[in-house]
Amino acid sequence: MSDEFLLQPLALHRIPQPGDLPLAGGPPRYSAGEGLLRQGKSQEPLRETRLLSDLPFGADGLLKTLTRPRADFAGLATSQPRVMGIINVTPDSFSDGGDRFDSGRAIEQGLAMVAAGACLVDVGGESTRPGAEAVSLAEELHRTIPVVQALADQGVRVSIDTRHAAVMAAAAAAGAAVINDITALTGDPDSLRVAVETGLPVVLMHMQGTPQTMQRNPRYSDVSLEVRDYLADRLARCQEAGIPLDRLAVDPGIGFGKSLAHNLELIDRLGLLHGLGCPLLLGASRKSFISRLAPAARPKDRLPGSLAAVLAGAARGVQFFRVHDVAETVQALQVWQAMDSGGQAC
Ligand code: 9MG
Repeated sequence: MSDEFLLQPLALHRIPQPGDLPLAGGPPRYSAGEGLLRQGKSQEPLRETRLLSDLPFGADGLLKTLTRPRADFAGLATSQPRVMGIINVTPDSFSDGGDRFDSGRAIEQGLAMVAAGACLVDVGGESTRPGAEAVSLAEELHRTIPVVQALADQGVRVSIDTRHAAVMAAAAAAGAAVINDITALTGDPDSLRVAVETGLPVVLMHMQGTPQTMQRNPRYSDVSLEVRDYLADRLARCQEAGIPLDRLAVDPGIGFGKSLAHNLELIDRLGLLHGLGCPLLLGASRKSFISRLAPAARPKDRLPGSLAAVLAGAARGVQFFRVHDVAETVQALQVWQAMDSGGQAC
């Protein structure tokens, strides 16, 4: 394998400084980077931190990729952070009072999320929580498709959260605008073909293991590099199959086969993923790592920690945030944008 040079953008800030560059088109700017020179993926990379002006000759291509504005994703401009609302169409989220779910309430919640500022609503029918049992395909279709159809009919941009090709196809036919797959189109042998055929943009997420097993002692030798390599490989496979880069986004998969230390390192080093050249999506909302840092046993009590994770992601140039609490996240991002730009965003 030939040498490979990666760059972890550092010294992130909002107010322009001499020699800095916008990260993925901004708002954050970066003025230094940790260069990682790799002579094979199994070897420890050589690491060196430098100002951008001191980067070795040959880093220009990588700087261009890190810096250039991203294409719109699903018709949405990526120049400012945006919010995707979560709708889990499962009996525990939308009980009808028994052990079934109530799709009318899920549709109302989707509309309320859009009114609160979500640009996308992510509809899923299978819980992906650690240890969650899989549901049958028929049940997943029965839960999700009427909700996708009703929201899409009312002009909502819907993303379908599924790892099953049949659900992707049915959701696309019902008007879904994005496929969100926690298996990065590897969970079903037909997913890649169906994704190509639908022509929909796709969010490719990293996961180690499956939701049933993923939190049993996850291990990495270097989590941020391994997640980056996996996503780079999935992007390459998708492009080979016919999905252009401007229809792809990547997601490090917080909590999917990761320890607390892995999650924190991935959030801190999110900038590395901008070297892949497409928008980033971050999903940290109400996840259990928050309760390992501060007492918040019930997911509902994790809003402050979720907002902290969103702001950390925004400072690192993340374009999309998958969240339960849309209004609160939109407000936090609006205040962050105004304060961090020294009033220029107003
Ligand atoms: C379905 N789902 C649950 N958590 C997620 C996350 O962090 N990212 C994405 N893309 N999907 C998720």
